[in-house]
Amino acid sequence: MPGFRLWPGALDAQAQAQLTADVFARLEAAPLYRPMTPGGRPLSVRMSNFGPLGWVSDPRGYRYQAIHPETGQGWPDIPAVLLDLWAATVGGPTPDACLVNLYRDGARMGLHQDRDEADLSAPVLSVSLGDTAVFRIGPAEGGPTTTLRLESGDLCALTGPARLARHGIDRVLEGSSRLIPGGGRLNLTLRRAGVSPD
Ligand code: MD3
Ligand code: FE
Repeated sequence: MPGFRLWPGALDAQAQAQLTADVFARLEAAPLYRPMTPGGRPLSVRMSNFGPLGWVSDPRGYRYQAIHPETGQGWPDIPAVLLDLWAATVGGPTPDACLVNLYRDGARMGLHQDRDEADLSAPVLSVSLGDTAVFRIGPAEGGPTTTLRLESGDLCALTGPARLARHGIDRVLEGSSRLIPGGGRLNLTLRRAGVSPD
């Protein structure tokens, strides 16, 4: 798929452990929660956000907002190591949103497109930590999809033609990693959600 770039093992074991500890420390101020779909059902994935803007879903729809829906507080800052990874890979305007997804207890994410961002030409960068995921991706227009495994420490970027690809997480291979306290998989996605400067 053009525009899809994967860096397997971009983070070594120590970098993964450090980032995981940093993420859980920041989540103290912005607890993981289960967003409601616009249809009124809770997502199976637990979420939070870092940065000026966070992705939320509720019966009013999907959007980015500056405030945690349950605490009413602003989101914690994006860890510097993630901003460095962005600069070293996709570059361009600095990300203003980092969605934190925790997959545990059979959580999955159905096929979807990411189109809630102001500039749909801005790239997305994803970091996987913990249990291995079976990731599915296919063309924006629909048609055949392919699956690949995203393992702990893998980095992937979605740019250009891949930016509007349909994608999802079919399943997570429970117990494939011991990185995450309590088990499961963490995915961190960096995005430019608001209007880019310049
Ligand atoms: C392909 N997250 O948060 S990350 C999401 O593993 C999301 O939690 C998945 O899809 C996860 O929206 C997949 C890899 C990813 C992220 C964004 C994309 C793939 C993408 C945007 C466009 C195309
Ligand atoms: Fe997505």
